[in-house]
Parts: sequence; C-alpha cells; structure tokens
Amino acid sequence: MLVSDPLPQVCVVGLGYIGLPTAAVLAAHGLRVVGFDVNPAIVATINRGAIHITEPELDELVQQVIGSGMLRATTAILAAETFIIAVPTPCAAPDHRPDLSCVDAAARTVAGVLQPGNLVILESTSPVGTTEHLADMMASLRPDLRFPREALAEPDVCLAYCPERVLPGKILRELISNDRLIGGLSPCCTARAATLYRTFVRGQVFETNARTAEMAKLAENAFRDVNIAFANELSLLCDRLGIDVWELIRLANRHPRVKILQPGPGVGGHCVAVDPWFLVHAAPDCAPLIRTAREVNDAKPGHVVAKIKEQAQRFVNPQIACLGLSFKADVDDLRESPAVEIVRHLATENVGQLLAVEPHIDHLPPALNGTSGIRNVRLVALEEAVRRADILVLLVNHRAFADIDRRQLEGKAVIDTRGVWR
Ligand code: SAJ
Repeated sequence: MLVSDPLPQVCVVGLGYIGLPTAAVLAAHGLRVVGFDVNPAIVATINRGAIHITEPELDELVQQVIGSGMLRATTAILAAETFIIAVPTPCAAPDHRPDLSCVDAAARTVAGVLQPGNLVILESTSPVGTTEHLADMMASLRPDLRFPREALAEPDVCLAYCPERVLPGKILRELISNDRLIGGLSPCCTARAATLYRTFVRGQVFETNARTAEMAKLAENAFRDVNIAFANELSLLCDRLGIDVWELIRLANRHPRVKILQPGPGVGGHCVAVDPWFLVHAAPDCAPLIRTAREVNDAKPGHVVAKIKEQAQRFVNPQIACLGLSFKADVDDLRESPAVEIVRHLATENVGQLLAVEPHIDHLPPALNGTSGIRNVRLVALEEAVRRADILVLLVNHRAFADIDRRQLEGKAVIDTRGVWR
C-alpha cells in the first residue's frame, strides 16, 4: 500500500466462507475493503481475482472488485475504520468445548492497529459473552484506548456482535436479503454497526445487545438441529415399523401446523453440527433437549453403516458406490460431513471395495486416503461407480445424482439416505 492510499473503510479478518463473500459484497457497495488472512496462498489467489472456495457467483464478484481496486487481500494487518472478524470457531474434542483460539488470535492482531474511532465487529459464531471477552482482551492489550465497558457513553473503540446467517450455496443472495441482528456492547456501538450493515443489507436490521445477538445465532442453529433430529428419529422408527419415512413426512406435512424436515445420513457442516454444543457447554443442566438432538444426529451415520453392512453380507467383496462426500447438496465443503464419516467407517472395517463419487472435488480428503492409512477407497466418476456397484448408497442429494436413469439402479442393492430415488 502506498503511504498516500486512504485508510480502508473495512478490514475483514478471515477470508473464508463468510469473510470473503462479505468483503466482496462490501466492496461492491462502494466501500474500500482490505481482506486479511494468515494464509498466503488464499491471499495470493484472491489478489489474482480468483477464489479458493466454491460458492455460486462469488468468482465473478471477486474478480470484479479486485479489478476495480475496491478489494485487496493481505497477510499484513493494516489500520482501518472498521474491522469485521469472521474466523472459524470449531468445538474441540472430546467434550465439544468451544475453541476460540482463532477469534482470540484475530482480536490480538486487530488490537495492534486499533485507533480511536474504530469499530470492531465479531461475526464468527461464538459462545455467549465472547464479545465482552474480546473487549476485555483488547483493553488489556491497548491500555491507551477506552473500550465499551461499564456503560461508558463514548468509548474510543466500539464493539458489536453481528452474526452471519447465510446458507452455503446461497451466500451472496442471503448476505443482502436476510434480516440482520446487531448487538453492540453499548447503544452507540449497536448504532454504528447497524449503519454499516444498512449500506448493503436489504432485509431488516434489528438492534439488540451483544449477548442476545450471540445467543440468537446459537438458538437458530440449535433449532434446526433439534428439528432435523426429529426427522432422523422418525426415519429410525419408520425403518423398524416398515413405513416409508418420506411418504410419512410428506403426508404429515399436509397438516397446516406441521413442517417436519428431511431425514438424512446425519448432520454435517461447521455450523448446525457444532453450534448447539456451545449452548450445552454453557449450561449443561439447562440443555438436555439440545444435547439429545446432537446425539441423535451424531448417531445417524452409524445406522447407515449398519444398513450397508447388512447388505454387504449378501456379496463376496462387494463394490460399494458411495454417492456424495460433502456435508450437503451442491457444495464442495467436506467439513464434519456424515458422508465422509460413513465411507471412512466402511473403509476402516474393510467392508468391500469403496467407490466414492463427489463431483465437487478432484482428490480424496486426507480422512479417506493413504495419509490416514486408508487404501480401499477410490474417487471415481458417477458413471463408473453406478456401472460397477453391487451396492449403491446415496449419501448427498447433489443435483447430478437425482437425474440418474432409474433403469441403471435395477439389480443393485440401493440405500438412499436422502429419499431422492423413491
Ligand atoms: N439437513 C438434513 N435435513 C434437513 C436439512 C438439513 O439432514 O431437512 C442436514 C444437511 O444435509 C447438512 C446439515 O443438516 O448436513 C446442515 O445443513 P443446513 O442446510 O441445515 O445448514 P448449513 O449448515 O448449511 O447452514 C446453517 C443455516 N442455519 C439455519 O438454517 C438455522 C444458515 O442459515 C447459517 O448461516 C449457517 O448454518 C451458519 O453459518 O451458522
């Protein structure tokens, strides 16, 4: 950056599934944006106008805002007017404790360049109290600045929590159209953050406090998890009672106040499968339902494995085609994917020859290749897998799989965990 360059209006910290689209959308709305990431390969890719993730229309937008100079990426943190922190907050094994190390590292990095008048926004899904924790941390790193604690009317630095709520696959659309919750550590923090989001959000912007906004994000994903657990539990009951769960749900949903979600091979991704644990961890005695839902959904891959093994007994060294590895339809994201867990389980137990099909990737993830000692999984094209398979397992409802000519399934054992081929 040249000394004469104006201060970026926004610095987005973390250029992943949320940070990069957010940075690009802000830049497309006329703000000077710099994106910071610790990964030099990601930064180089973005500065070439390319992207490192799969998300519809994101490549064109990034190319456009990099080309216009409104967005650039860096591995060196720069001063800016506003910082948006969008880094991962996984939960750590074995007790699902929230892992805030990336948020803490981001806050330390930002603290080093803070100036009076700055606004810091946390978007990462976080346990209740994290925004207050960041204010405490930054205050101890920057005793020269006043942070918004103890009802300070005009702090030097404002802090707010503004959860992202976008659905992978529809991120660019939902970033703009979804309602947003803005929870500042004080009313003036809330107002400042709300003004920023109103520059690009066409949904409503609701103002609240940081703790409520943090909890709302966790409640939304726990709500979805509990509802999917209900559908998954119904699928087990239906299997036992000889009923087609997909027909059952279709018919039950004809009731005006019933809207049952879809069962599947389990719940994956870095959000719905993780965030409810933040609530359980905060107060285990208050959250038995949320915990049980997590356990029901986490047990689902095991039920699918048991079904496949039952079918496999009919063959000598069967060829098993596993269609889909991502955590849900039409995305390339394999994080916390129940499909990967199922294939890995089959591979570890040497249940036949495994033919994995995943149109969104070029090579198998470490969990399924020689890196983890697994040698009986091959990534193959859909046609080859379908042709060779004795057992066909549909794990992800990718569009490409729905269109398979049903005659190709004839004579094969079929396990359709998503109800696509009914
Ligand atoms: N799933 C089912 N049955 C269903 C719906 C989903 O088995 O009826 C499974 C999916 O296959 C997947 C998992 O649940 O494995 C999660 O998928 P999802 O589409 O429900 O959610 P995510 O993880 O892609 O995005 C969620 C969204 N949260 C809610 O819908 C409440 C999104 O709005 C959030 O922004 C995102 O989490 C996040 O980042 O927190």
